[in-house]
Amino acid sequence: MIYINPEVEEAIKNNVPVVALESTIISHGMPYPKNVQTALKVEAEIRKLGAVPATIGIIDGQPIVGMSPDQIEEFGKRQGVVKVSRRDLPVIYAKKLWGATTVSATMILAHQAGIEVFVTGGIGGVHKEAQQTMDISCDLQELAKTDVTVVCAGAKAILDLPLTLEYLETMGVPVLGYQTDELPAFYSQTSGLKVDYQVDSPEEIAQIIHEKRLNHLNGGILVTNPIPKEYSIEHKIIDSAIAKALTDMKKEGIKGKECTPFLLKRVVEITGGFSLQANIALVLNNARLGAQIAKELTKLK
Ligand code: PSU
Ligand code: MN
Repeated sequence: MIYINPEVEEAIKNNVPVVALESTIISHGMPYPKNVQTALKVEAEIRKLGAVPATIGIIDGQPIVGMSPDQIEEFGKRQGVVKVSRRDLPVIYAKKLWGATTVSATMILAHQAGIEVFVTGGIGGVHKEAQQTMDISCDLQELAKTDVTVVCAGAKAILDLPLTLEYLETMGVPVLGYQTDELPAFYSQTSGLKVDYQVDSPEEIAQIIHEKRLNHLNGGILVTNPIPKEYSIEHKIIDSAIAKALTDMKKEGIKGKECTPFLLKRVVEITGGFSLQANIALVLNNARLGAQIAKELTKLK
């Protein structure tokens, strides 16, 4: 039922490195046309390193693994593309709708296609005040059960980062810091929180993935890669933008799956687009690391 683009299918078959990419970041995470430009640049970076990109999304109920540039363009500007997580998949298939896949849905489709490495910007997590709202992203559950390694720049401070780490520990998800012992906080290199393990090379990460599979330890691995220093935003600046965005969210009564897209958009507006530049830089940085990990992994097969 999944459509796998022939180039991607061929690569998987021949042990050529493949990197999965999500489409929610395109449809709901960044404004047009920066979203499309970034998605295409990310694919180009991955190719430059000798890996094949596979952007994942759903068109008329058909899951696509490896979108064409035209399809990416369409995801970037089309209105009404549904944000799709695990629970939404069967409904979107049956209703034959367009769906932008989040981290959870992208992991599922990547795994079904046989792709092991997935690059994104930030994952969903435990939201602030989750004690009352119970808003915990299903990305965390997916990381617990689906065998895909997710490369991200940590989690945004729109989330409760200490609780997100606790949840990942409970779910048995290894959290690795790339060349750092601190959890990066998306826009900033640091968060003041420690990761479980520091890893210093793509090869070391590939070894960990390999051991996890070899020993049938199901589930994902979270690789956290700090934003490049020159784009890192000071905590004082970004925290106040986030606080304001959270206040606006409450005021406007935003709930459920709309929370994350609303906050992302609001932070970009409040920082006058400054945070968007950081977001683009960190995704490209993650793409480079993801491609290298995928490459190292092929050597272990
Ligand atoms: N965080 C970001 N950018 C994003 C997302 C999260 O910095 O685009 C998207 C991802 O697709 C992620 C989803 O899987 O939001 C999480 O949504 P929720 O919090 O509703 O689970
Ligand atoms: Mn949620």
